[in-house]
Amino acid sequence: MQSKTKKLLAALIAAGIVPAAHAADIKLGVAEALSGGAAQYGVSIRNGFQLAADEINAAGGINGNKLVLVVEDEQGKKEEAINVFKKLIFKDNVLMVFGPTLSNSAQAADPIAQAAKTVAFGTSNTADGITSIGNYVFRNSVTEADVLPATISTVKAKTGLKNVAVLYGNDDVFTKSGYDNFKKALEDQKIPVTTTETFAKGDVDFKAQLTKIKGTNPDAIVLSALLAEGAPIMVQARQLGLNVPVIGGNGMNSVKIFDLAPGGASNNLWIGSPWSIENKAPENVKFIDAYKAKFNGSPDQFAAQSYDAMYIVAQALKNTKITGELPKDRAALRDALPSVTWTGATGAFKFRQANDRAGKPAGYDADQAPIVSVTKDGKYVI
Ligand code: PYR
Repeated sequence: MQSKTKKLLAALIAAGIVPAAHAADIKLGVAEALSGGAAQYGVSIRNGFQLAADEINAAGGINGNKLVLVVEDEQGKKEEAINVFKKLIFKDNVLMVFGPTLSNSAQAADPIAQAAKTVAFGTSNTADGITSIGNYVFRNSVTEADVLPATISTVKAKTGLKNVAVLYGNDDVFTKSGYDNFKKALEDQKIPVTTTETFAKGDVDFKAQLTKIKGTNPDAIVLSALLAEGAPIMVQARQLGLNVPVIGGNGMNSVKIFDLAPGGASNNLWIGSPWSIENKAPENVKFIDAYKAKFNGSPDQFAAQSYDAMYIVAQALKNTKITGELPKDRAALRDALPSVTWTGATGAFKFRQANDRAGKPAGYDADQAPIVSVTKDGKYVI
């Protein structure tokens, strides 16, 4: 179809003159944690996708075709992520899959998408190695490797810290990768570690590790945790009188920390992210206002990244000829994605090619710089 004709059709659909049913639907899978501890992230992520898809459809869809989201709860568990990926790819025949929420699940489920030559697009996976799975794996979440050195150097410059204690979850792909990257950044920046302590998923009492940490009198605690464990760690640290800065990774970067660690326990938490609610760029202001109007609450970084991801895919789809032949359309979308650039809620975005373990080109990471902020009285401030 000529592009003028396409535009006319899109306008006629948007105006309700041509029913959208006459155009083909574009089915996109959304596999996120909508229950369990990781739903702290997954629900925001689903909201971001829904908001962007509704906006895109209201503006005429993709060359007249409507985006239809097929949403599944992968519960933040890798076995469920595998099941949900299989359902979306082989039964629902979606064009691509967004998710899953955690790197721990992505490492298990993304190989299924790769083998089926279907794009898996993570918006919240920040561990090392996810995009080395293959050339169908994309993410717009900025990796721990890119964020943590900047977070550490900013806290060092602003607080003058001389040493840190380290606490991390040793049974999760993300928290383990966060630890590896924290360790490297601390070595590179010549910051001594007073002690290194660990915990496991599902732990609720962290007093033994925190008491040991307190005994080493650190200037800050470096914490690689998901919210389910990270929030009680902050509460118990403050109860023990450990009021030093806590330096977290992506897992601690959520406004939910203010509910889960109330009464000031969440103060002095430092994180890095390309997104900030304080950023007054017009794209971000538009996103924040639209999110508040639709969901009656403030967005977080997880919603911003899924919102932008949907627009990034929409840009690729606009340059893709959808034929109705699924393998061909899935491959065409993959080929169109790497060159997409987009300025959205998280600012200017482009992809950066990642390598596999043998050093050969594989999937695509986010090429974005983080902004470091600190929590103060229920807010992230820059
Ligand atoms: C991850 O699992 O990768 C997160 O950043 C939460």
